[in-house]
Amino acid sequence: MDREGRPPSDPLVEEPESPRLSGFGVNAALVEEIRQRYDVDPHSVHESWAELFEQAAPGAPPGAEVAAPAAEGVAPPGVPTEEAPAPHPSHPQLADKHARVLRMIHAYRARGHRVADTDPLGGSSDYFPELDPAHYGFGDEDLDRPYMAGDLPGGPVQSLEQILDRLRRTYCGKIGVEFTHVQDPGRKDWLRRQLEESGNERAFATEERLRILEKLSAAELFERFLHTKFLGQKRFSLEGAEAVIPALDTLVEDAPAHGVRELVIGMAHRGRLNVLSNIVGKSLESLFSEFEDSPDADSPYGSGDVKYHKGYSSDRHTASGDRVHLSLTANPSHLEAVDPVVVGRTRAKQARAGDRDGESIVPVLVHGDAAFAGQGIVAETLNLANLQGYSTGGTIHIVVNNQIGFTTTPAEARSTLYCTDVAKMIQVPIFHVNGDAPEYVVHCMKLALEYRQRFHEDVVIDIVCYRRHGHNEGDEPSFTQPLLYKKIRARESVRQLYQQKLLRLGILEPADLKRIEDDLGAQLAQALEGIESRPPGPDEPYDPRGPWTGFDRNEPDKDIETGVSVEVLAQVAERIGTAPTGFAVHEKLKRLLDKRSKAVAEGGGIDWAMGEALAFGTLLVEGTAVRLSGQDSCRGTFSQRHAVLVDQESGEEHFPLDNLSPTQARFECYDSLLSEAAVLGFEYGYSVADPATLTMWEAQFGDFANGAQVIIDQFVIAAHVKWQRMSGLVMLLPHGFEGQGPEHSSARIERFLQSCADDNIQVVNCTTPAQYFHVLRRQMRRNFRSPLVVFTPKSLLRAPVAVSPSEAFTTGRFRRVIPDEVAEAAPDTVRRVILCSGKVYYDLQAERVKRFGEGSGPVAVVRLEQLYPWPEQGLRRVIEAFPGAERVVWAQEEPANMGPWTFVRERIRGLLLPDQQLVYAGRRESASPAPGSARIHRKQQADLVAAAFDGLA
Ligand SMILES: Cc1ncc(C[n+]2csc(CCOP(=O)(O)OP(=O)(O)O)c2C)c(N)n1
Ligand SMILES: [Mg+2]
Repeated sequence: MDREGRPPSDPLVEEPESPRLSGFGVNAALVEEIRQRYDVDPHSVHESWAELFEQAAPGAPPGAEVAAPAAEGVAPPGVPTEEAPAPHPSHPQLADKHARVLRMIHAYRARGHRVADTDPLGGSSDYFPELDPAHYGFGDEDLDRPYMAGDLPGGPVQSLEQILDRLRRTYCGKIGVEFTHVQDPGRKDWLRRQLEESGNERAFATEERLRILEKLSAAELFERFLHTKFLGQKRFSLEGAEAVIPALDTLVEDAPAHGVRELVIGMAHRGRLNVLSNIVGKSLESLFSEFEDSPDADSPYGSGDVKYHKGYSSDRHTASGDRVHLSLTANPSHLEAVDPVVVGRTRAKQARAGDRDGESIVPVLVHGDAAFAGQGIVAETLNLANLQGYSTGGTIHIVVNNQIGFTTTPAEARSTLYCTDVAKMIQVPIFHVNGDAPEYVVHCMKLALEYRQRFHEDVVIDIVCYRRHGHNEGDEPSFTQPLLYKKIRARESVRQLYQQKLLRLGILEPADLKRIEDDLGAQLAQALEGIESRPPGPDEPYDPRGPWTGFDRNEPDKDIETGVSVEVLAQVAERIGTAPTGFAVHEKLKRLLDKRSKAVAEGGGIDWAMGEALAFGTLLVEGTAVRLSGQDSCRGTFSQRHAVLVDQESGEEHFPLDNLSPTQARFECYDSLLSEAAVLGFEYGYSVADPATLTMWEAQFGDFANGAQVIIDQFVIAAHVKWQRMSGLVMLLPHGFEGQGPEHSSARIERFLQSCADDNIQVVNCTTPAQYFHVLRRQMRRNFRSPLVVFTPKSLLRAPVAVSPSEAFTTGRFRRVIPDEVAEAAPDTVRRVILCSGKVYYDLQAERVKRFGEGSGPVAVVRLEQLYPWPEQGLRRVIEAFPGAERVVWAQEEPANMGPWTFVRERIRGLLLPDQQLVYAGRRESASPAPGSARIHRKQQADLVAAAFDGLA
């Protein structure tokens, strides 16, 4: 008991030692209580309180209130105006005053960035109402009065001046931080302490400063050298944003101390060559020879890409002697499209390295301000950040915010205040930093890395800078931004400004500057001389490395046996159909599981989903990992897959394919976010980094795949010839005309086929579960990798005709062409060969049975299961098998301007026998893939089938 008779734990007694008022609400009752004690005996309370009450009205009797300062304009609530009678001095008014200080502290934390000096071009604002003490009723006379400072470092009670000084230094200097949108209290508090305890500054040692200068000099001189030696050539100069180089250098140098051993970088055009040279370590000789444009025109290694899109990887040795692996991902012009690819690639690397939390392999994305704000795939990629199937433990984002996008100003480019506002959706800290203050930029990078490693989340650094020249080197910026460019031309470079600072600090002598410049100049000149004196040599040989060692791109025609032994098939089937003991399987799924476990033993009736599960399962037990992601892929859009079972009592999940055997490889199946572009980009990136995992993306319906068109065109289709990057990605695209309307019918086969060349992709449309099984296994069992596009069925998933017997899985291989064996038994009777691909086969087959019974009649119906690489040999053989056929019909259910027709037409013509005619049977040309009416669909379908048999009895 203390002298007032209260137990010592009573906060009213303890509090005066530490009068901390947390959060934003002041405990008025507490103040009142202490005040009353002070009124009775000023020595009975802690001296900080006594001081406070004393200063509230110096010389006034205890209990008198501060006369509130007159604010300009309207007085804030609670502040007496001249006209209004002064309120009776009362304690709640004192509490209110302290509350206003706390509100102001919060305002600086949340809005200090609005007046931070982040814009080197002087565009930063220096006034924001909520940051003005007068807004809270404070005037100069309050500056040396003590106030409760809440959790602000520096003590519970500080003078208003002290409080403002720390807030302004922390939040309104060269860095504007946005972090109060982070709702997790631990993260937010960590950030707050880091920022406020240091005043968001860092003391740099002399060596660190010299290194920053060295990197700035390397960045600037690199651009200047290219400018004079390769005049007018596009390089997308980094000038104006040179601070990016010391920032990335810091990331690499500090990485090992944070447990990071690999950085996977993605970036666009701006400064890419600079980063390749000064960060990733691509040799100056290689870069310069690309400017000379001397590659071999007949190179067997593809048609290549412009120099500022190419990737590169290297090991860098840091000053501390550690090794960090760096890779810059090849990148198309399509801004931000590389983002999900980098993230997926990182995830695969982490999985291969067993880096479960993303501790040691970190993705880094460098963005442009206009692109970051404008491209939707940025939001999609951010949305991947915290999802179980896609998270990498956080991406470090750097925005090269040169405050322009080509000729478009920020006011024209976005509706948001900052170009980074989209990142707030995942509640991560955003640092806006003045690009002319390289030490602050480096400081932000250090904080960002620490945050990422501590909390495993994304973090954003927005380097506010400018673009010294036009968009590219042939561009005149003054056409559209004359005033801005007048200002920019008058500006000294980041390096010049920093040099001056170091000279002022006495760290450098003018002679040092000359030496740095001479050394760098000599290196650049020497590299150029080296390539000029050497004749252009052959391209570097194609040399797949790391996990790609031993893989080849040169055998698309090689077929291999992909059947599995009956024992393995039976074992896998049995496990696929088994749930753990006591697991409450949904009533309707029990039958399915039972069917699955008995399917092989009973010898037949293996449907599509089971065929797929057998492909996955057999690969898994053979040691090949399997990863599938897409919208609702675990159950399957058509309720067919059931890769996940959910306990009906507990909600627990069970993945039978991940429980086949203790030695099996990893099975992962994820329901994705509702995005096509980012998810396909992610899986593509995953496939590039891991040839040993069967990596699949599934579209909900193939119709939606065009939401990912950039990823398809720029990566899946073209990456190999542009960048020699192999990928074994599988795209599963439900396709088929079944009366479901224009957006649930077509995966746009024609678009894939139009893009086929150089054996870039494989395009298949299987008609049986066994074929699907074999093509998936073939994808992993050859040492050849190219993306595989599979048009997958919908109605066939449950069609009794579209099942395979178990022996079709234990022997054989994928058949590119399925000949008509019945017709080949009596070839002389055949007067017509109908060629088709996919589901329409079953309609044609039904029509033939209707017309001619069980035999073939005068018709052979041949299936092209693989459309690309074009199965010329197999097709030639089946056409030659029927010398009496007058017509070869191509039958398809897609409109004539879609589906395979335009692709196959000339190819089939080239195989026809003399006097044979090629005829089309299908829907007429149409702007929309399919009719909205199911009735019209049925009529069209019947007509096209009839057209295929036209003229036959
Ligand atoms: C998706 C896409 N649309 C348009 C372009 C054409 N383009 C190239 S750079 C550029 C401006 C980019 O501005 P920003 O992102 O701010 O980068 P900066 O060039 O300023 O560094 C545009 C519109 C492109 N490359 N990609
Ligand atoms: Mg820009």
